[in-house]
Amino acid sequence: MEGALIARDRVGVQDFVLLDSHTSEAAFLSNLRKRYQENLIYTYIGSLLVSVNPYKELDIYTVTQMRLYRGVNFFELPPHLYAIADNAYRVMCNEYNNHFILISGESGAGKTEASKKILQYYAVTCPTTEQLQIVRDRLLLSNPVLEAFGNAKTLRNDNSSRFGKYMDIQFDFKGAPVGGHILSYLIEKSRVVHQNHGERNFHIFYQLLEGGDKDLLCWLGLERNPQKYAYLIQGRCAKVFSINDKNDWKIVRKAFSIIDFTERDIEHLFGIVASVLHLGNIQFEEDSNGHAIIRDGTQIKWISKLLGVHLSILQEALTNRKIEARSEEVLSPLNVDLAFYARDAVAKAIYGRTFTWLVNKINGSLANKVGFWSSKTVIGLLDIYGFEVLDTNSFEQFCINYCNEKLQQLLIEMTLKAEQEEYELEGIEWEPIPYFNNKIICDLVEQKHKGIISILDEECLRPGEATDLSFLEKLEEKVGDHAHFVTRKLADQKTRKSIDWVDFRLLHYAGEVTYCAVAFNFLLFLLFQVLCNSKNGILRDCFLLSELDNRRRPETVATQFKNSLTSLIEILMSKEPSYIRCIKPNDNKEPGMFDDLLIRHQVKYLGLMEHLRVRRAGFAYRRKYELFLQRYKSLCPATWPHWHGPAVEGVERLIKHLGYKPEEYKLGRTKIFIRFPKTLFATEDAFEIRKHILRMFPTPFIRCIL
Ligand code: AD9
Ligand code: MG
Repeated sequence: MEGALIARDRVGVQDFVLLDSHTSEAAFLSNLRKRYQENLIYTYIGSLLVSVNPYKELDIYTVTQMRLYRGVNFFELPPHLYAIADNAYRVMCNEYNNHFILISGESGAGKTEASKKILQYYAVTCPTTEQLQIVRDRLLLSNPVLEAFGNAKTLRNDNSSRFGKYMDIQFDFKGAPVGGHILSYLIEKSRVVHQNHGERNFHIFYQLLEGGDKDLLCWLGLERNPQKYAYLIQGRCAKVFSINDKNDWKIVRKAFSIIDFTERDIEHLFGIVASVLHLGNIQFEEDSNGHAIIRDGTQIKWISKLLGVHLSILQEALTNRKIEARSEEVLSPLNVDLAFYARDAVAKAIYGRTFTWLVNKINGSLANKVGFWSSKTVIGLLDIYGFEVLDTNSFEQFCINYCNEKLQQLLIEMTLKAEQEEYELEGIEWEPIPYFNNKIICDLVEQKHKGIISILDEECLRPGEATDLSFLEKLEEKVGDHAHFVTRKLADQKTRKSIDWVDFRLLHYAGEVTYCAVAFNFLLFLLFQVLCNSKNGILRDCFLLSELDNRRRPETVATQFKNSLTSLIEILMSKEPSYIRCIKPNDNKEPGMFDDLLIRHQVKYLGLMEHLRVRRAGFAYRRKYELFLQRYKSLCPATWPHWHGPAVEGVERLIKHLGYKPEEYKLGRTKIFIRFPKTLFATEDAFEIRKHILRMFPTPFIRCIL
């Protein structure tokens, strides 16, 4: 039925390539709007899927729907995530190659939902055995655990991913999922200690308080009321209408047992979660010497118990730092500001490293236990935090947006490259389409010695001398002339009384962002030592004394992130891509509301128009000669019922008979390329009409004259 359903589409077109001759933005938006209003949230641009968040439950994700898409050719059914998932799966099975599905779009556009639905699709439709059932369950249940610890309510999304995630699903020879592996990227640790108005801390804190049983809370020294915890109330929205923390807690607890967490792991894990809450409630006051002292010993006692650290040592570490004086190490008391800073730094560090521990633990449980040899191929799902512009953009937004730049670049290169390569391979002439290459912005951020990250590294690694202002001056000096970089006049900075924040602006592919507070948190040496000696098994795994022995220049967080992105891009480049571009229809999370301005902006920066132009300037459809002939041979007496020569000659006879004009097609080495969709549809219609008549007059006589 290839093409038939597309031709019958009554609400706009299912593939933007089929839009009437002009490829204007207005026509594009009009098609998207028309379909969205009919709950048709998916539309193709060739093989790329555009998805608009419906903000309501649609009945298109049932098991029946999944089965419908199973094993069916890409364009035979209306556009769907399942078609993308199934296509990647089938090609992987047939050609034994690795794939990835890149899901991109801004915060709240629907990336995480899409990635979960694809995982469910594989869980339901792939062959499985009793032995593999557990792998399937673990793959599915890794999500609620990671979301509990890594997602939070933001102004843009009630379930916003605050970490990047790349998940490989491993398949065996028979196409059954046999294991998985997750790579996580930079969790937004600052959220642990600070949330903007209208935002929450990570879900797990609220889930624990709301859902944890009385005995557990009592053991952790916690009260059920989130209002009691300083780290949970800064956003002033501990309760969120769309979130059922109690229920989510149950799911997470169940997931722990399936993923193979021991009771001891769980005890240690919640010991850490509770300690973070206790840390947040520690208050400092000044003694007569201006040194910080802890106001009330209650919280610190709980922390000492839960983390298995010595009370007086912890107390000392929170209020002092170690300095070297005349080659001797001495304790120097902290003032109140620094003590608060140290407290927050511990909370962030233990939460961040616990998250990494959690991912490793899940990976251990997802590891293919069926046998190394049985795992053949993988499909990777990439769900990274979306591009975001907040009122105050910190170092973390800088990393998130840099990551989105990298993925945009990958997409541009891979789509254009793939298209170009195919034409080249098939010997077809092709004029490249101009497009905005955001490599210039990626370079600005990451170039060795000259890029922002290098400058940041230089400044961070000379502590004492470097200030936010000196960093800004360096930026001015080295990248001040760059077309995508703007700073506030240094003079403005100098007039400020206290220069804690540095402002600079980057012109990203998706919009302008002003960054402040490019601050780094170095955990104080003493506190690090305390954590290394903790009796809590997780902390002991996460904080290694050997790190303190490291005399090498430590890698900064920015460089670590840059390196992890470079390896991610390498992983992706080695695989066959599929793309899903998610669009956020409005800023109110409202169903049915299509905000033209907001959507036009996304269409623009996602490069969808360029993508469409490339698809149209090239050839809308291409088919292997054999497949084309097989499908349409009945439309030409010379090829019906059998064609005995080479397929390419059969196709030539067929299209001559159908009256194809020379400008409508090109013959490549192995495929026919059809420029205009209407050409294919005319052929498809003829095919359908013939089939219909045959059904109405099934006699041999009629067959004969047809
Ligand atoms: V972020 O970059 O992690 O902040 P995402 O991941 O792009 O963002 P997410 O998938 O979390 O967004 O979607 C946001 C919300 O939109 C979800 O919580 C759902 O309430 C809603 N959503 C998204 N996709 C669908 C869908 N296909 N059907 C129904 C959806 N609701
Ligand atoms: Mg997400």
